[in-house]
Amino acid sequence: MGGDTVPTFCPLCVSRCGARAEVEDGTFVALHPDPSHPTGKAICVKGKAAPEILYHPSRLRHPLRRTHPRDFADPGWEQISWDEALDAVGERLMSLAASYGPESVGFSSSSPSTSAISDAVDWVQRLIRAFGSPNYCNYMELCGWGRYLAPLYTFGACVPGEYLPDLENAGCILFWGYNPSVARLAHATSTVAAVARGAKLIVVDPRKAGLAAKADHWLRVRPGTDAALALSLTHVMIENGWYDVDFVRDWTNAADVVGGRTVWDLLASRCAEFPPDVAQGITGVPAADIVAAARTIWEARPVAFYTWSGLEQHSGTTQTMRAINVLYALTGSLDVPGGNVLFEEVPSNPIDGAEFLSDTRPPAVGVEERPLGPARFEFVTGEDFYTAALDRRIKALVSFGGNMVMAHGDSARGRAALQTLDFFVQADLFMTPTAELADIVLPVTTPFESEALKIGFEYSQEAQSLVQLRQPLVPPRGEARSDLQIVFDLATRLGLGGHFWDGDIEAAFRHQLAPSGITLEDLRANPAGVRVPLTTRYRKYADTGFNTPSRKVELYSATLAAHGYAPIPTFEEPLTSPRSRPDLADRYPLVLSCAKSLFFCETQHRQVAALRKSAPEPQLEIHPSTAASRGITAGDWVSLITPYGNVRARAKFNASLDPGVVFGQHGWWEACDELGLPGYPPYGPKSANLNLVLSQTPSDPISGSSPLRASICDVALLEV
Ligand SMILES: Nc1nc2c(c(=O)[nH]1)N[C@H]1C(S)=C(S)[C@@H](COP(=O)(O)OP(=O)(O)OC[C@H]3O[C@@H](n4cnc5c(=O)[nH]c(N)nc54)[C@H](O)[C@@H]3O)O[C@H]1N2
Ligand SMILES: Nc1nc2c(c(=O)[nH]1)N[C@H]1C(S)=C(S)[C@@H](COP(=O)(O)OP(=O)(O)OC[C@H]3O[C@@H](n4cnc5c(=O)[nH]c(N)nc54)[C@H](O)[C@@H]3O)O[C@H]1N2
Ligand code: SF4
Ligand SMILES: [Mo]
Repeated sequence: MGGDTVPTFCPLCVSRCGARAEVEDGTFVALHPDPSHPTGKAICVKGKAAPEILYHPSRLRHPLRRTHPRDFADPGWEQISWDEALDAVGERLMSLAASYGPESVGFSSSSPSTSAISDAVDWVQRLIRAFGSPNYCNYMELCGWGRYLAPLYTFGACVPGEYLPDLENAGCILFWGYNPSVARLAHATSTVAAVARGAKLIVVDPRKAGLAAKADHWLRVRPGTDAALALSLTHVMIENGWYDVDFVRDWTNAADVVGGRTVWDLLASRCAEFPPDVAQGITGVPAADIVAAARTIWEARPVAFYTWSGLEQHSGTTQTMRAINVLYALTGSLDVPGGNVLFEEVPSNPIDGAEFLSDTRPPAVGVEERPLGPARFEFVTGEDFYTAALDRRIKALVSFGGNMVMAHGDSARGRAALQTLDFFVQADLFMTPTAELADIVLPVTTPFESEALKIGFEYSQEAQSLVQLRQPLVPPRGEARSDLQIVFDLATRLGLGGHFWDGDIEAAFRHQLAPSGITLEDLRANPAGVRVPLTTRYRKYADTGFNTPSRKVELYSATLAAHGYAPIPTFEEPLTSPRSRPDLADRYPLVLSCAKSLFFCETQHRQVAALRKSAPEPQLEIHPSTAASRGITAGDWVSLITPYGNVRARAKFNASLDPGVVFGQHGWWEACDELGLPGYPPYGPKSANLNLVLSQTPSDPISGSSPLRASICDVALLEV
């Protein structure tokens, strides 16, 4: 290793791996793992490509203003100064708020799981709340609902979003619709270590992906039928007495009586609708495997579990999460060593602006249709945002990253919605199909050109105890500014400087850090971070009970009942499947789901040669026999046909799939000039944009989650 190595961390995805950066003659040349950092055992190919991302020739370097109408192919970009850009944004937002109320301005951001917006996302939220808009569109319904908000209706807490899997001490690890080998390196490495020391691993996934190959039980569920599987596992557990009797008695509402029957009785009868042989018929998982997995869950407990996008993007997401949360409650593993634990956090001042929330704020878009859904918490679904933009309730959008039209289903509707806005500003690293629709585009720095404060690394107690001030490795390219800087600059222009330390970020950091006893000087002197000794407390619920209306874990949710939803978890066939739509099954006989790529974050990074060379083209995973019956051989270009149109991809054989299930990949649009690999239009006949042919509806009635992971399609050889 030549040159200096600087302790840092990579925030390009949720793993936020501890790393050391190599800087030579003022140039960032390489990123290496930092095994002394709690998340630093390894870094992935994307982290290794960080210098290439930073120095990519197509980075945005100056603020731009559109000079042509929004529906022109050529936006007619004109370079402007930061002052011009920020003044223009400030004036437009103030005038819209004055005429139509702050709720007429929508905000959005990239997900902190797929981008370095994690550096600034709490500050973005503070800005939105201080400005007075309840309308924040941030993929909550696709990416966070199942881990953070749906569990509130069972636990009154974010399990597994905040009650993290204690992988280092788990007896049984349950990954359900989650593939950390692709998605979260730190979880993958510690799971491999846990399995090596004898922990049992259960993976529920329609594909034999990642750790499924190492699992004691791989349950190949039909996409979207996970609730039936969870209820069946719970049935086996109840029938055999494989549950924590004391926890159920003392800490759940099992003994409550509703309509003359105990909640326990209601739950047991619901689960009895799904004995293993019935569940096999629904889910495709062999009955014997269901029994065996239930036994392992009980015998190998404590159970640490994690679920993610395999379960979030369905018409039945909320009930599925309820079913899994109830199953998990029965194991008695919550907040015990080796279960899912709320690790102690370094004390700090919250800065997300929760103090600006009040009952007198205007309601978020979507609250009337789904009063218990994300809108209740001031998050707006993509579909609701598009509808509100098209019917002009929302007139402007301020977007901190995020590639909205590519990331939500029904891209063409997304484009129409964004074109309808009076005003749209996007802060981004690169020009994207979404940014192209903006009036003003602001260039942002990569995380390696900017400073950020990270309090806790959301992985283990040790990781939560670490505070790190990531330092810029090199100066920003061009005039790029960090999201944090943009938030503070904009806040002062909106007359909100009083809530933002008059634009002084350092003063804001000092405020945030005050209760920790750590100073900025400590952090600057210790770029690898400062550790605060913290001791985990377990079973914290024993102090005050759970934060639910009953103070117990709610196997039965009176809140759901009061709104007309099933109060005991239930399974409903995905609303668009060959079984629920026999009228469409002849033309679209296959079930379509999708998954992330190891080499790219979501819709990003196809322009980066080091990554694109490993995955040059969009893929469609298909069973060899399904392909053969359509005259398709491995590597052929195929047409993926849904009721909404067709897009192209290369056939990739995957014999681990059920022959009736295929897997697509979203996010394909960008060219890689260095490799001479083409881009694909986001819309129209030659598109490879999976979300062009997926719909956001019919969605989950409670959360509005879109059915991106269980819909219908057919596949045909593409005549090229
Ligand atoms: N390399 C890389 N890392 C990433 C990202 C990325 O794009 N690339 N994105 C980041 C983001 S934003 C997120 S949300 C996380 C997501 O992380 P994950 O949720 O782990 O992402 P996926 O691999 O898409 O989905 C997990 C698994 O769900 C399975 N699955 C699909 N449909 C179903 C179903 O109906 N039921 C079940 N049980 N499983 C199903 C898929 O086969 C897949 O193996 O990753 C983050 N990290
Ligand atoms: N079909 C299908 N659709 C999906 C998914 C799926 O699995 N299948 N996954 C869904 C999920 S889980 C999620 S989270 C969403 C993700 O959707 P998005 O959050 O929109 O993520 P990306 O598509 O990666 O786009 C990120 C955008 O932000 C920019 N960016 C990157 N880093 C920064 C930064 O630090 N600051 C700023 N200002 N901009 C930055 C990138 O250049 C890019 O334009 O997509 C959802 N869409
Ligand atoms: S997994 Fe890769 S992209 Fe994600 S934080 Fe780690 S090194 Fe960065
Ligand atoms: Mo996500």
